[in-house]
Amino acid sequence: MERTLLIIKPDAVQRGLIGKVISRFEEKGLKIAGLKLMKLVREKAEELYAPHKGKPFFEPTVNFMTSSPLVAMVLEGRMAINLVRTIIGATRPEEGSPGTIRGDFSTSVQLNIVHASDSIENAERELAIFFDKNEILDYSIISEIWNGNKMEAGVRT
Ligand code: FUP
Repeated sequence: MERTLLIIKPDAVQRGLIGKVISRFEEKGLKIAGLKLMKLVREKAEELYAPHKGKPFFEPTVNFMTSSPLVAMVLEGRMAINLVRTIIGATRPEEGSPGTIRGDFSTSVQLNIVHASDSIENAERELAIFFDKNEILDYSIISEIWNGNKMEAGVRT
């Protein structure tokens, strides 16, 4: 089972979209394995966007992400990394399909509601920036068997 980092960015918190964003993932059947409201410190924002260091949008993005509280979440499920990327939609607003979170709620490439890890390596790296090991909880949800996570895993082994 994969785990991925999802951030509800400061713009979404300010706009009162926390509940709507979380609902998308709950309704899809992903499990919330970690969740916190926090104000990001500069060092952690720089670490998160380290792959973009040197690009013109690096500083503005770090400033934005540290400007006001955000929500960090750990989402768990089969193929969670790619699945969550599909649910959030494209980075650029003109490419964001309706039905995706960014496609439905944002017209901006920077104030774009959410961040999600885009690979197994980045998920591991980014989760460690935001969560201690003991803040990620191992538990079962009753719907797992009905949304396919448990059953399909069972069929494959
Ligand atoms: P994504 O993984 O979809 O969030 O996109 P990127 O990793 O390419 O970009 C990370 C963040 O940098 C975006 F959320 C916003 C910012 N950014 C810009 O401000 N301008 C750009 O042209 C690209 C990214």
